Amino acid sequence: MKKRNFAKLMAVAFAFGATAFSFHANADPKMVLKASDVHPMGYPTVEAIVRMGKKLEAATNGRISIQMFPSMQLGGEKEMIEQAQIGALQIARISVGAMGPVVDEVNVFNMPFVFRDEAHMRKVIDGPIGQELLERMTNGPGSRLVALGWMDAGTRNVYAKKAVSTPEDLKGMKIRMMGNPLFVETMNAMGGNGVAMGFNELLPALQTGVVDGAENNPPTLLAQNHYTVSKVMSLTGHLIIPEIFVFSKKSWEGLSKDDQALVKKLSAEAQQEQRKLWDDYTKEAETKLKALGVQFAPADKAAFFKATQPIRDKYGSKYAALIKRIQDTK
Ligand code: GTR
Repeated sequence: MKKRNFAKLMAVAFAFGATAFSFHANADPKMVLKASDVHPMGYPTVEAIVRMGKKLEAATNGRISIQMFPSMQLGGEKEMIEQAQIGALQIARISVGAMGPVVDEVNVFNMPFVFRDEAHMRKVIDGPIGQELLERMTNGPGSRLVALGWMDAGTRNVYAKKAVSTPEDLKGMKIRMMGNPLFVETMNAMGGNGVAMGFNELLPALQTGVVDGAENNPPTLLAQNHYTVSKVMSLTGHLIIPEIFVFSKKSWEGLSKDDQALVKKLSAEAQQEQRKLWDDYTKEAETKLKALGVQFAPADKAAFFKATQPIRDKYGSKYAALIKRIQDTK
């Protein structure tokens, strides 16, 4: 961890430590739950948690509220997970990509082309597999988090200054991937050079040419200003990775059973609400990106599927039964 991030983490940890103590010291203490997201205000994931906070406040007559720290104010997702694990942050909205190194089994969702399309992914997270994986993320050894719900993050495509329609086009290109070996290997298999990097370091890396491109969904390309450098999104569709929002287990244990039940109920509502926000924002983002001069280029998905088969073989073999259940979800 960078020194600056560590200092930030400690400052937050200290600040929350004091607040957490007052939960028990007062008869009717006010609880301010800190929430964090890498995206800015207005982005669907952020908005869904802000709305959840308003409902929480209304349901508890102002006793519990959520304070949102958007736009990577508390660092990248790795830092957010660490803060939540020690109770310095209560709610972290992160990608399942960032959870792979914490709870190995969720890497099933991080494999290239594991879902047929976004509708398939939604069916899976809404059904028993989604529920089981939330439980696994809550009870898995070393997790120290309570996984509250899923959110949508569309389909990830490669973006760069030029179109990459085939694995050959990616040759020699450094493409930023999320910090999880599975993603770096996926990009290498796709023909490029995968570079693991925190999301908080990506925009300057694109600007200075440390990387030639990245991969993500259209809303991110817009909201994070990556389009100012990368003007072509090639529809590789190699990953469909849902997001999650998790609660610090340490802080969770300080909530009454009734408050826990309320947070769980509102989380289920936030999951559905975010989906609507997501669909609207995605359409809007695509329109805006086109108006800003971004091109959406076709790509040979079949070639990328074939190129990434060794990744599914390598990582998928230990979860063969789960993958079969995902494939059988219609
Ligand atoms: C976005 C996601 C973020 C973050 C980012 C990344 O789609 O919303 O939570 O994980 O991708 O690539 O790091």
